[in-house]
Amino acid sequence: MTKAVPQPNQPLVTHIYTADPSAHVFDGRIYIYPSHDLDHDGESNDNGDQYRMEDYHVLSMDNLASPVVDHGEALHIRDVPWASKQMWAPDAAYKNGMYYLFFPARDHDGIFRIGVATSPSPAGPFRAQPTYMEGSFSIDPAVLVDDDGRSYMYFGGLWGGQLEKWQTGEFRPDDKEPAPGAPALGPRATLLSDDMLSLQGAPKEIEIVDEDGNPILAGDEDRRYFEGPWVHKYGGLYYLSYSTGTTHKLVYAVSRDPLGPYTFKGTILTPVIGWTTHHSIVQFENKWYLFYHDSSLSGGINHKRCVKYAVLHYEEDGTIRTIDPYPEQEK
Ligand code: FUB
Repeated sequence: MTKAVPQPNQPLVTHIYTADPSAHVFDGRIYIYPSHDLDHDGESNDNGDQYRMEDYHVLSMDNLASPVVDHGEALHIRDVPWASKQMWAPDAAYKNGMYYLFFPARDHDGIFRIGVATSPSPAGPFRAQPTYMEGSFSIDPAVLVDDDGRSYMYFGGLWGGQLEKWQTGEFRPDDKEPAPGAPALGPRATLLSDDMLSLQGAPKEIEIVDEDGNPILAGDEDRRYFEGPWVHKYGGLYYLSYSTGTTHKLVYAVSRDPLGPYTFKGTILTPVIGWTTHHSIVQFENKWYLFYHDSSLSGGINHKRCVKYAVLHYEEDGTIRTIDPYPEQEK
């Protein structure tokens, strides 16, 4: 168990590499569900083979001024019968006395699927369901438990995350992203069953449009969806935030409906050290926080990342103030 007091814009832990932090407040404490990056010197490529993660650790803090606790291994791939490799960005949810860990991994055919594991404790250990969630595909699940009790799962990522290979509704390994002038692919979303263990119906593509209602195009790499969706509510609106991948930003769009369409608004976080950027947004004791990662702990190695947090500010009109991840450093 490692303990350190977290500082804004600094690694939450340094004894392991961590990424893709999904933060939640459970029982009045902050729990963070990150990926656990492996320390290896193998090959890197656009397919993401360097992200070889095999297990999850849960981190927690009483508050932002208290030490971070690493609760140890919460789930290992050896205990997930349907998964073969690459346990990527997870998320967690609570419902009816049970905690749920949603996670992507490649199945035994090399296709990314999403599975779920359960625990009576937010810190785990989690026990995986024997099969992946039927109808699931791609990566980066994010679950919103709405105020009316309905739960939605958002997911999807391009390139290594295989989202472009599902455009027809079935897996076609040679399918590519849409042409630059065509509408970009959106994340997928669907309701979860009451027991949180299965998808209710076929996932729907979430539309992201500009202020005039026109779809964001695939060639608009500063705004188009790439991976890492997160949905939270503020001022009666749903905020969908995500990574733009190739332009390395975290951006957001808003809607009155959890399933969209979402109208693009702006940038939450400018590029960090390292190729990927991935986040979550959570409210704790009347303040809002962005949890994110970069590769600063390893001196910029893409697959050796560290999770961090920053305070997030809303302007009077509900827009989010853009965060600079390196506020004290000279550019
Ligand atoms: O951590 C592996 C992958 O990198 C995640 O699933 C993506 O969101 C990106 O952060």
